[in-house]
Amino acid sequence: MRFSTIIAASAVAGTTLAKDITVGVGKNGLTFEPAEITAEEGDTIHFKFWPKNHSVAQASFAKPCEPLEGGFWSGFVPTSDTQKAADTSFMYTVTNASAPVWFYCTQGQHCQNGMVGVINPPARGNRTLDAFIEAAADAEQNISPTSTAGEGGELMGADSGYGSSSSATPTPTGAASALQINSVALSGVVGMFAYLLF
Ligand SMILES: *[C@@H]1O[C@H](CO)[C@@H](O)[C@H](O)[C@H]1NC(C)=O
Ligand SMILES: *[C@@H]1O[C@H](CO)[C@@H](O)[C@H](O)[C@H]1NC(C)=O
Ligand SMILES: *[C@@H]1O[C@H](CO)[C@@H](O)[C@H](O)[C@H]1NC(C)=O
Ligand SMILES: [Cu+2]
Repeated sequence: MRFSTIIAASAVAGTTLAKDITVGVGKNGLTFEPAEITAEEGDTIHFKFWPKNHSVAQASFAKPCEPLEGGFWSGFVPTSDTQKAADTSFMYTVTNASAPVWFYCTQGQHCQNGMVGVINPPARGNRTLDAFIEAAADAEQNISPTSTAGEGGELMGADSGYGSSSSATPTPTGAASALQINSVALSGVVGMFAYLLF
């Protein structure tokens, strides 16, 4: 029972430590920055869109500019403001850090022009980001998913506190943050208690 208490405390602490990694979409030309991301399970990859009209969709390594069935899809996020990212952003949560997640922008010829990226590429072998970029350059078409925008992730609006510097309205995201803070407090208390038991 003590042991399970510690495990529960660690699990809560682990959740709290998840990182939110920002990826600039089209911030400097036809790029994802960074294009190669290392993330752990539970980390969130937060795509923030810059002018003029980009998207992000999940692909397979074998087919760089085609949607992966069941993969994530942000939809197009047009914006004209060069001073800040669009109010709408897209967040993907890493569920398996051992599985590489390849992605691309479905706009025009952006994928063929190298607007692609990967989360957790294989540590060994030839499935590298460079190889993916090369394969993308040879793709005949750049295909957008037919699934609903936001599929496989979360589209966040201006009120969420993400993608905008000027929002303040409390939202479910705010509630989630409060919950996380409570979790920190809880894990501290539970952790201390478990420690005292030994
Ligand atoms: C953004 O690009 C998509 C796909 O090319 C297009 O359907 C949509 O109309 C564009 N939106 C704007 C505001 O340009
Ligand atoms: C995670 O991904 C790896 C590599 O694709 C796969 O072998 C493994 O089964 C996956 N684990 C889960 C829990 O889906
Ligand atoms: C990548 O490696 C596999 C074997 O692991 C091989 O079959 C394939 O031809 C290689 N591809 C390239 C482009 O080198
Ligand atoms: Cu693009």
